[in-house]
Formats: sequence, C-alpha cells, structure tokens
Amino acid sequence: MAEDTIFGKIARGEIPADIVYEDDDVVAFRDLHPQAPTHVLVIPRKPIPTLNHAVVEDAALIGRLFLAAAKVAEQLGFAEDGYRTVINCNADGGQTVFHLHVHLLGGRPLQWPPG
Ligand code: DGP
Repeated sequence: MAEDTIFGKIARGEIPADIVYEDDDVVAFRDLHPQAPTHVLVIPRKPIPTLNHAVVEDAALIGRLFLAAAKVAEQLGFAEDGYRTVINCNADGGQTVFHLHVHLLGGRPLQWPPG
C-alpha cells in the first residue's frame, strides 16, 4: 500500500485544491507554486508513488493522465499555442510529492532544455 500524501488527500476531497478537471480515475488541479502562467498537476486517484512503481496494469491509467492534460490545455485555451507535460521521478528528477503526477505547463514559450 502506497503511503498517503497531500495529493491523495486532494484526490479524496479531504483538503481543498483549485480543481480544473476530474473524472472517475483522474484529478487535475492548479499547482500551488506555478512555474508558468498556467501550471496544472494531473494525478491518478490511485496512489502510485513514482513512475518506477507503475506496472503494466497502469498503462491505460497513465495514458489517461496525458489525455486529461490535453483536455485541460484545450479547456484553458492554450492547446494550439502549445504546452509541456512532465513527470518528475525521485531525487534527481526533482520529485517532492510521492504520488505520481503529470505537470502541465503553458501560457508562455517554455525553454528547452529545462536545466
Ligand atoms: P514534484 O516536484 O514533481 O513532486 O511536484 C510537486 C508539485 O506539487 C510542486 O510543483 C508544488 C506542488 N504542490 C505541493 N504541495 C501542494 C499542495 O498542497 N497543493 C497544490 N495545489 N500543489 C502542491
């Protein structure tokens, strides 16, 4: 059983978040410390700690995270201009919350490589 995190509590509605999309499997909400004009986190309701913990049974769910990100980008009006989706994994990836999440960043041109 994965350890509970702040994102698990958000997924269960136990603490507030600025939710922009949700369905039975996925929740998307605005990041508390945005790194772009729009910065949304897309999480599975299922608590998978990191990408390293994902198993083949999670493949469709992980696909749904990215489809939800694209839907949110469309909904918030920057799908055509473009955006970035990122999953950070563990220390070197900069992961700080151990509930798998996709960062959706948009609203300005983003630098590459990210550094
Ligand atoms: P990462 O470093 O990839 O694990 O990203 C975690 C992100 O989560 C980071 O950008 C800040 C954000 N964050 C941390 N705590 C909260 C919270 O309580 N609410 C919201 N909305 N975002 C949070």
